Amino acid sequence: VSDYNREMLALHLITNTALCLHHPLLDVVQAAVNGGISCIQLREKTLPTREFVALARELKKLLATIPRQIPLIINDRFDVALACGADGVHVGQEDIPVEIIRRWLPGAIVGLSVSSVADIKSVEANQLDIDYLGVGPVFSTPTKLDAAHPIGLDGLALIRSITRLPLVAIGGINSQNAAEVLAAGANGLAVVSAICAARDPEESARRLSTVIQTTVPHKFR
Ligand code: TZP
Ligand code: MG
Repeated sequence: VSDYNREMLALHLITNTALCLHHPLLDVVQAAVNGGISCIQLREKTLPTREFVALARELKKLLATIPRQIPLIINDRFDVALACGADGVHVGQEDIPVEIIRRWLPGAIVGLSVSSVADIKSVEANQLDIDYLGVGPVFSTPTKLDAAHPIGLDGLALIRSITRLPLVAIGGINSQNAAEVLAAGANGLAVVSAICAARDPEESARRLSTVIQTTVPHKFR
């Protein structure tokens, strides 16, 4: 497990350039930081590698100007994470194995996506050296077209009952439903459209952050 603390996993902004409807990505990130996000995951499925690296470096530079520490996590692309000195890598079931990430980035945050109890069992997630599980989609979402079937709050609670790993919930989460997602057992929330597509991303981040701060955290069993 990495040197980063759990509070840093509370509110992830997951980027999606195409969904930044009202502002350029870097402005969205700055606004979201001002609004209280704790972590950024750069998730760009179609950017050419060279642009991906350039964007990751720009983000790293922006985050270095912020007084509190906001980790930059790269989705999928371990090579991009190495190239930009990222704080972490988030991978899915089909991506590079976490043991390999750990070997090259021993202190990094490592997150793994799961969308069912079966996923957790099949990868023996409880035995893996990871910092959190990304769990979802909790609700149906147009943002990820190839997403698995939504697990709902019940599915999240079921996953909560079989692992002590921190759970970061994703999929259709916004400030309206955030409290019930936390109540079902999430330790953190990850959002794309709720912040990226917002007219006022700072306000949107602030509302989510307020819900997190005012909700009693789930007790590990
Ligand atoms: N993985 C599961 S759902 C999802 C990802 C990347 C997209 C979440 O996007 P949104 O807009 O917050 O529903
Ligand atoms: Mg992936």
